[in-house]
Amino acid sequence: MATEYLSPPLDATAEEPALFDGTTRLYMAYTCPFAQRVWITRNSKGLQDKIKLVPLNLQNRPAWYKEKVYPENKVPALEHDGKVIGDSLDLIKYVDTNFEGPSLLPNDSDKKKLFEELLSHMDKFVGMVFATIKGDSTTEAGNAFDHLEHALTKYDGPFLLGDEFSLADIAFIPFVERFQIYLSEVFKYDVTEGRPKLTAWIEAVNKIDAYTQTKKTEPKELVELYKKIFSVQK
Ligand SMILES: N[C@@H](CCC(=O)N[C@@H](CS)C(=O)NCC(=O)O)C(=O)O
Repeated sequence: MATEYLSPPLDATAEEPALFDGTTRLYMAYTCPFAQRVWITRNSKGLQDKIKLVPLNLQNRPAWYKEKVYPENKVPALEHDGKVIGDSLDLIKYVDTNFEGPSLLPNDSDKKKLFEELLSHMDKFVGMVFATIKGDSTTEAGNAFDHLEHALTKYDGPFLLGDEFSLADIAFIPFVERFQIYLSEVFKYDVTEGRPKLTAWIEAVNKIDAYTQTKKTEPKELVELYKKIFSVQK
């Protein structure tokens, strides 16, 4: 896959795009894990020419974004077919269903069921790791990653739903990417240790161009951001 030129994020001084002119636009931020899910989905389906990235500077957002595009004022949001829709987990399914390119969900009903179960566990997974980040013990994060390790035994990998990279991997990897960095940097905790399936999964996902092109997490910035969000003193 050719490396895509990434234009600088739009800030409050940026002019609005020609909204609803038929162009499909993904409003996003390069460092947002939610937006990254939709970005990976777009790349995996080869939709680089069909879905235009509109990166925003979230610290200094253009006013027209909230006023004219997405009143929730968050990213990601997709402008498509005269409407704007949001929420990353809805959007990855929407892009997979409504656009050309390889399907990112298997037809197998058991696999689809596991996919939905994994999605319904997402908030808990993230919440458990955040509990560790806010405190002193790695127990909660360890339990969260044990759950993922266990999920990976179901289809013998390397991916969550078997041998094909799918929306399930796309939903988790942006968060795993960040948590692996933070837990290693701040807690000296290696999430892969003693978790062979997770190790193999992370390795396999890191061979997927559609994903690696979206990897923009800088460890130092991430640590500062999480410390600020969670008011971590140490
Ligand atoms: N539930 C949303 C969450 C999106 C979200 O919180 N995005 C963050 C950036 S990573 C955002 O736009 N924050 C801006 C704000 O809350 O004002 C999703 O899954 O898309």
